[in-house]
Amino acid sequence: MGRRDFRIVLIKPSHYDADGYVIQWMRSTIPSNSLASVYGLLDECGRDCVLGQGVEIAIEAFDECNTIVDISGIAARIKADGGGFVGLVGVQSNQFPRALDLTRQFRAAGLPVVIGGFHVSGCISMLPDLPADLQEALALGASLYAGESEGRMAELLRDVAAGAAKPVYNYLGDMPGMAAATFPILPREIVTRVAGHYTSFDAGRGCPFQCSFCTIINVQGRKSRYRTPDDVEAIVRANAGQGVTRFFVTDDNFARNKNWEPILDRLIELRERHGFKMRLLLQVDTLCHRIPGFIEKAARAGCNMVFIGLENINPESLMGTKKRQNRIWEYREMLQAWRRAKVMTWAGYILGFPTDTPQSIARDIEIIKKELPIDILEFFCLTPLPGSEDHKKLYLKGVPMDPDMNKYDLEHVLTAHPVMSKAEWEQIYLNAWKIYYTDDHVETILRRGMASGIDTRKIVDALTIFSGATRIEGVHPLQFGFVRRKVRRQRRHGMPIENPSIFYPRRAVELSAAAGRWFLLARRYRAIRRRVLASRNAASYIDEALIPPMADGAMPHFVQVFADRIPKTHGAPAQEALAG
Ligand code: B12
Ligand code: SF4
Repeated sequence: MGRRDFRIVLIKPSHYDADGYVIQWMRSTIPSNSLASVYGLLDECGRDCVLGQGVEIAIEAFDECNTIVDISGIAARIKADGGGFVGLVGVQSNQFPRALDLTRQFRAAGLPVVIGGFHVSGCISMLPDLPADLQEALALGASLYAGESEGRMAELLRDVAAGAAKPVYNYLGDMPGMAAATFPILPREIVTRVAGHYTSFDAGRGCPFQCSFCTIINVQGRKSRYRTPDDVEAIVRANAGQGVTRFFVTDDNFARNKNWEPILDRLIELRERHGFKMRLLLQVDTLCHRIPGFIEKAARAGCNMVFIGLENINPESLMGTKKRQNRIWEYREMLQAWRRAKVMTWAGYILGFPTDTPQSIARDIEIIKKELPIDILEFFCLTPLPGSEDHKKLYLKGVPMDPDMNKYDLEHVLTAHPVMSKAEWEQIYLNAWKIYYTDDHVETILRRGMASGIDTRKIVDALTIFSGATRIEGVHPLQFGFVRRKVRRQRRHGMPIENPSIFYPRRAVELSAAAGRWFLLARRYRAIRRRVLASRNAASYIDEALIPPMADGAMPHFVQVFADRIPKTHGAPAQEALAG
């Protein structure tokens, strides 16, 4: 008997813009680790011949953020092989409506569909019943996959191949160990669709903290599960072997990965002894500078940019969301520690905490600009994400939340606020980008970068994207890519397909207007950089944000502003220090 193929097509769905078109680009900017994880697991199933010696497992993988999905072509290929399925991978809440639309079309073509990712896992982990959208997926005949699939993918494949896929696979109660887990990998031709050829891996999962807006702890748990240095080395070598050396390490909090040190030591060895030129983007918490050697080793291992969950500078807001580990009086010291290691800092900032007003938000952003040496700041609306404690509480109390999951992208206002109207909250979200990314502040950031020896070319590129994404493309920088694509026929279910004579001329105008605005922005920021580089004494630039913490223990001005809201917990500054 000859061999036959079992074709699995993995799609990481994107989501829709306000006009119902899929948000996608010629090149995306951030790789999908969910796609790499599931690809790696299926690739292993193929090598292990889990469907028998006579069946070749063929895998295709698409990230919809950078690739247009050819639905009828995929259906034809799976049918021609006589078996297979479509896997919708890493589907977040905001991507679930798109995932449902894809499911509808693939199911109409008679193909099995399996949907996994944080929306399915978060809802099943936290809610007493299945929300309407998950029920709709089941009604369409899709299978829902909750929990992690390491070590259990073969079972699913055998079920699908036998035509006996279960409606729900639920492994939430059984989180796999990571010590010998199969690792994420994507073929080079998929990685190169991401600008800068970044790929990703998770060196661990789980976070010990308890932030109430976080979904991660309720899906991946609070216990640190981590990969071995050998496996991390194998990931680096496998990617380097195909010319890929830039990594987004997707651990939500790499500083709390209990194996961080042996992992960094191995990466340092690869760089310093074996000449691997890798670059790392890490995500950490605001206390990481307290871990001896962490920042220094991260930098030596190739970390040149770090994402920090700053979230807010008002201690009352931080306490309200159980983000107790964020101690604002340590922020400046922590940011300066990264600067000393010449690592660019990128911080997330949430708008819409209960006591926030448009005025207080604007004031706080100005304080940050003046007193904290952050390079990139990005804004989010406080969002009850399915899977979080916040969402569960509102859901159980029946508090109104916007029912359209497509809007759960942290850019929309979805619930009522005690002080701000919906319009005020929406407006201050848009204004926040303008308040932070002024030309004057861009110049300050570049001056600070020069003084700290951070690569100003990298800073200026990041500043251009973060300053322009929302204002020019109308999307959050985390969803941004280069050259927006819209497919006339791939519009949100229920919205009309536009007439070509209206659609295409409008697209031409949109594209050229966006290109013009990007050109002007990039030119302006590059001119600022040239001015900074040419200025005398650039290397000795100093301002309040760069002044080291005061030796006498007195607190920075902004900490004194919030003195009455700092909880009197262990480690909090003494009242005399707060008094200045
Ligand atoms: C890396 C990352 C990104 C990357 C890449 C996306 C990706 N998924 O790879 C980028 C930067 C693009 C991104 C963006 C956003 N993200 Co994000 N992201 C993450 C992060 C940190 C890691 C994802 C990951 O790799 N996880 C590890 C993989 C292995 O887990 P997994 O996706 O659950 O997959 C496993 C199982 O679910 C299952 N599985 C998954 N799919 C499938 C499919 C099949 C067929 C099968 C059988 C099994 C299966 O098997 C996998 C292996 O075990 C997660 C947090 C986290 N810890 O997961 C947040 C997270 C997924 N992001 C989140 C959000 C909200 C966003 C944003 C909307 C906003 C923001 N602030 O981050 C944007 C917008 C994205 C968009 N385009 O719309 C939320 C989603 C919550 C929710 N309810 O949906 C999370 C959970 C973080 C959080 N804030 O709570 N993100
Ligand atoms: S520190 Fe980050 S990953 Fe950990 S609980 Fe808080 S939001 Fe979640």
